[in-house]
Amino acid sequence: MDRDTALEMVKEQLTEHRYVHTCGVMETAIMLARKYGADEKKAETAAIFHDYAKFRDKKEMKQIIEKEGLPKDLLEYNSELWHAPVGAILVEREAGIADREILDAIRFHTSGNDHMSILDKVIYLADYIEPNRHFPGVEEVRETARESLDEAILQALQNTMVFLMKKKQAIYPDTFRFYNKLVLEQRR
Ligand code: DGI
Ligand code: FE
Ligand code: FE
Repeated sequence: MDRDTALEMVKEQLTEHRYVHTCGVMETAIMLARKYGADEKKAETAAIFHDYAKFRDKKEMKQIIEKEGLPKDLLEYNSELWHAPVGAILVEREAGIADREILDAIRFHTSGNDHMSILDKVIYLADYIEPNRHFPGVEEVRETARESLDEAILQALQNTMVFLMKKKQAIYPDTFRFYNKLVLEQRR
């Protein structure tokens, strides 16, 4: 699908703020894909659609998780996690995107997991550091992203997990798996 058609499609699903964020993720993902060796076109498409399901009704998302055989434990955790795997299902169904690598990058963009591809990591990090993000610590992660994809992601994961813990929120096990995988790989 060409860029303009894809952007038009997601624009209808998102608020103006979230659309601007999506454009930032797209630009950043293309840049990171070029730098770290992922397919730039796939990065563009995955970035455009990554938050496609962000504003879907919670009841609809819950039904999709149950019917489509997505991990049931998602329902016990923050509903903010749902739009990623549900997004992958809906992007395939409604936008006709069939590429497994693109759909996986959408599926894993919020939690991560312990078998992230370069494309998955590019979308994960682009979502965190795109220019419209302003949370504490993001500038440091942007700096690190110039040198190391994994190190930048580790910093982003640390920030996110500490943020969730300070709010006394549960952390989804796949987020720990992503973190542990990167830390253990670094020690080798
Ligand atoms: O959709 P975005 O806002 O662009 O970013 P995102 O897909 O990374 O979603 C961020 C939200 O998801 C934020 O409210 C924190 C939450 N979140 C991310 N990882 C976890 C999480 N919530 C829980 N409970 N556990 C996680 O591991
Ligand atoms: Fe998201
Ligand atoms: Fe996002």
